[in-house]
Amino acid sequence: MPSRKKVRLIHTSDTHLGDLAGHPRSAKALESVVGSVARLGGDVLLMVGDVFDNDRISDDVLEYFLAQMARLEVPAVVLPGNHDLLDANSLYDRAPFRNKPANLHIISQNDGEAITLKDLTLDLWGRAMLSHTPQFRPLEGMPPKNSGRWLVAMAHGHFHVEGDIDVRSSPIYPEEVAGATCDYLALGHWDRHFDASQGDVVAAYSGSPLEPVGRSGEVGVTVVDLDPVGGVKFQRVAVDNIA
Ligand SMILES: [Mn+2]
Repeated sequence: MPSRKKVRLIHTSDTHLGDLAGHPRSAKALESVVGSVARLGGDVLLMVGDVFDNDRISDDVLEYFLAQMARLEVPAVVLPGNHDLLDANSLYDRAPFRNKPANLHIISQNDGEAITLKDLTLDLWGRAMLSHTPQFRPLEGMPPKNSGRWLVAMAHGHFHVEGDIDVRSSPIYPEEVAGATCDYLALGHWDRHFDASQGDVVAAYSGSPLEPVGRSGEVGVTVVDLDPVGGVKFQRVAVDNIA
């Protein structure tokens, strides 16, 4: 059986590119994140939804994003979220994405899709969001792990902490996390970094690069180490802010 390699993920989400009023520093924050990947020794960049703020943004914003992805020397994987849905009007179907750089992968199956990065012994699975409703379950249909490869799941939705009985769209429940087949669950939708680990399953919201807007000027990412010997660990790390 082939053995799994040591892999370092750089996990981010919720950049909301194109929202000049609400997230005026999001573009510079993304540039800071992209610039940090090599310095942090990242093997892959994960962007877990709401990369873009809405589907009315101009092509310039898409071109800007694609130019940033082209700077990376490693693969980048995007999971569409509720602000950048994978629906009939999806911005991911617009012209600029037809010439996307080869290192950029977009999860584009609403029922779930796995992207295999063979060199990294890594499978990345997620469900591209079609509509943000209580019926959409981001973890539904997660496949079993493949032997000799890590399984990292990406999910954009609301984690119900113990006692949270509100009806929310795209819910993720603690017992689903505890029963998940993945080695790491990369979450998006919350601006703040949060440890959602349950039982033996390691799970975290990366938080947006700037965390909740206005809280601090610091840009950060969540660095995740998949280590066949040391196990799975993550930490939020501040990166150089170029803004
Ligand atoms: Mn969201």
